[in-house]
Amino acid sequence: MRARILQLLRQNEDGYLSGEAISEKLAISRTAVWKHIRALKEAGYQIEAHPRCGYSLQQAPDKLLPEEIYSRLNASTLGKKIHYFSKVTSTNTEAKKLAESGCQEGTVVLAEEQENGRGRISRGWFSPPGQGIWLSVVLRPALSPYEISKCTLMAAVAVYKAILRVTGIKCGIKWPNDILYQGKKLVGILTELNAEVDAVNYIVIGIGINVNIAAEDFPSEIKSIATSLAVAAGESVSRLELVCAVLEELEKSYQAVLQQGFGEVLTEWRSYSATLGKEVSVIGANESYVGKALDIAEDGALLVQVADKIERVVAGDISIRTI
Ligand code: BT5
Repeated sequence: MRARILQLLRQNEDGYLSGEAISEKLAISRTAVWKHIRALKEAGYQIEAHPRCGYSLQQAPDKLLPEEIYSRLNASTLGKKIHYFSKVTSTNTEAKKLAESGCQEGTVVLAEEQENGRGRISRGWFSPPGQGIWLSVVLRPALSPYEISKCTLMAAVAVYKAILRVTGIKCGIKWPNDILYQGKKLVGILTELNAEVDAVNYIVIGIGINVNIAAEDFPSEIKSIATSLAVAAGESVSRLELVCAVLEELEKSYQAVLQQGFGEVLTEWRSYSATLGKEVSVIGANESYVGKALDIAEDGALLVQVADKIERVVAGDISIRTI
């Protein structure tokens, strides 16, 4: 209902809209209108109330509020239900709880800030308030658990395209789960799986995008390896537009995967890759080596030429450095 009230106020941006007109258009009582307006003000909207003319929307807050997303989003499943938090431990943790309690596919968790944002294998993810997109999506794909590592590649392709659409910036995807700009990390993706031996119960795809973080605001341990879209673009970027683009692109890629498999995603991934063709060092728990990243296999593994052998690198406890 709040999304519809905002829509009406936006259609009237210069003028005022009376409480009576809103109540008639939405078939709710004047008291209900008043309560929704009060809630919107509490959420940070500047709404002027004039005793005779009614309400006028002056400014929306720079927040990723579900109402704002619902009114802009052009997707049919992803983001139909958004759980929004000002602050949360980790959006992936919240999304897993929702998935366990049976939430519908496409449910999204979004937070302005994460206190304990997570990377892979217990690494941390810096998630300051109001400057990034810290988002998780619950999916329930009818795929084999063995296919799920490719969902990270799918998400990377979707985020690459969303960034290009909204900012015009061409990034590079680093195998398996990073998006880089000029060699620095802009985006990290964390896919978590809950499955039986041969069937997926749910997956949570967590996406962290550094949107408007100033270069000097990154903590010292990642300052030299991290960047943001605002730094790359030289101006701030609309998080709202970007979050909608990410959900729309992810939905398109996901639907294509369900209908036709991962072929198209892998083709796109190859063309946006910042890894293929490069000398890489592969650092694993038991062995490390240097080679040339040749391609990704149909199962998503990275194929690395080491002398006259081709090694298959599967995601997991391995890090890849471009040399
Ligand atoms: C990742 O792990 O890159 C996955 C990050 C996923 C974050 C999202 S945010 C929404 C959702 N909720 C969560 O709790 N997580 C997901 P990994 O490849 O392991 O990289 C982690 C490493 O990246 C850290 O050890 C740092 O070196 C670096 N790092 C941490 N925060 C960063 C940031 N904001 N920007 C760039 N690099 C960062």
